[in-house]
Amino acid sequence: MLRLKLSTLLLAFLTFVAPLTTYAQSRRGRGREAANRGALAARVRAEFLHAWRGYARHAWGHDELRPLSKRPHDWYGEPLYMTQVDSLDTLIMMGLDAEAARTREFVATHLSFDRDIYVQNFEITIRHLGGLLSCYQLTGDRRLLNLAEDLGTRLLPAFDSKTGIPYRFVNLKTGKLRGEVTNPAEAGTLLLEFGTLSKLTGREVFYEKAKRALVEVFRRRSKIGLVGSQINVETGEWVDKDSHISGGIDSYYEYQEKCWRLFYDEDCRTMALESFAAVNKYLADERGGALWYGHADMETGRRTSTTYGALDAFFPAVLVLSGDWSRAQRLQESSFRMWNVGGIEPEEFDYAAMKVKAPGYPLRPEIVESAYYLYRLQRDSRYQRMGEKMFHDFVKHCRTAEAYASLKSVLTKEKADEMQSFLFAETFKYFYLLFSHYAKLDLHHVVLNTEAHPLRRTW
Ligand code: DMJ
Repeated sequence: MLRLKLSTLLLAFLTFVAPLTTYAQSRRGRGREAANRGALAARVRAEFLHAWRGYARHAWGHDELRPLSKRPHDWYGEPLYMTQVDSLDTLIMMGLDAEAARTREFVATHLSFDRDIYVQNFEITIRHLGGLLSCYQLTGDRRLLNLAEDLGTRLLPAFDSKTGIPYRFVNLKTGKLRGEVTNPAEAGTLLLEFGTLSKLTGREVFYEKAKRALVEVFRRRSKIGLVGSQINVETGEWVDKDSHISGGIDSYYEYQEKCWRLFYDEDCRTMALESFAAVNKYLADERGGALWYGHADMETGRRTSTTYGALDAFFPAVLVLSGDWSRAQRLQESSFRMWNVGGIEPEEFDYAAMKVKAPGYPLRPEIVESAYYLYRLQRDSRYQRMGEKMFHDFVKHCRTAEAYASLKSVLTKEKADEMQSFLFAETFKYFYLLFSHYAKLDLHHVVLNTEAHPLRRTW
């Protein structure tokens, strides 16, 4: 009788009480995780503000702050307010209202593109054009759209080559051109911004020119579907046939996927599908159960090096956006292994030898960006924990008394006197997206450009 009662009690406990206890514990666990995430988001915001105040104190009205010497730096000898334009949407998203209002007013009343300087079409497009369009959409401030249209118009001569592939540099005042050898990333990372400008101004020329640039590079892919590192815009001939997903090619792939998502442009979808198939066939490299992407000859697919790096770490984000969850997860694990070798990621890494090749760390965002997309699209808190570890390392090694500094070496942790504007536009933003309520950003309507400026489909 007693035994029966005990077993009945045990059964009742297992059926009713234990699940409730587990439920209560997992609720408490989830509650703790949410509180931890909230604290992390607040910490990211505070660190952003620390770096921002350093910039504002020592370099306000200039392109960048040199964080160790505390001196301003302008890319083209005169300022185009790169850090201010690149940071504005992050200021807005973080709710730093006073700083955002001051910055917006400064940009709207001081920025002029009527300058006799040669600017790099790609950099000015992803930072300035992307930043202005994004902030126009966030604020409705028409002055920002006017600036974007003026800039877009001044950049248009860059596309006047025999092939339609843009020159690298254009003079903002005279429209004169320089740099006839370019690369797929610089030629193919313009359509999100120029396309959005078309949609918002009704001037189709922007979309047409930037799309043609992307298509003309794609048309010149090899028989096995790969592109090289350098191409001549006049002849359309490849100057360097090394193929990879790293700097110089990276965002060419990113924009094929994202332009499909923002504009529903079927040609971009087709290019993305074909490109990713070739990249996965010839550049992907299985080593000891891990997935990496290396370099190969664009004509033959022959492996030329086993180099991966901080810039390559954008690819899991694009893979997961394209629906390739498995490769995305595996490649992110490899990026994280690379990060942990030196306690922060190097610019270049030989994954065959598991050794650092180029030890610098210029405050890049790509690995955090991929962690964000994986978390956002898979809802797996592993990526938040990964982000938490990376954030602690990042603060520990890169924070200075008044800002943040790049590293000359992730092995020695010696700092470098450089703080590029993408620290504010991207690195802090992706950390914030990963931990804050923005983790729920509607990626069906919003596409982040390669500088992390959100562009919203309003058309
Ligand atoms: C940024 O300017 C952009 O993300 C670009 O596509 C690649 N490099 C930097 C950040 O590392």
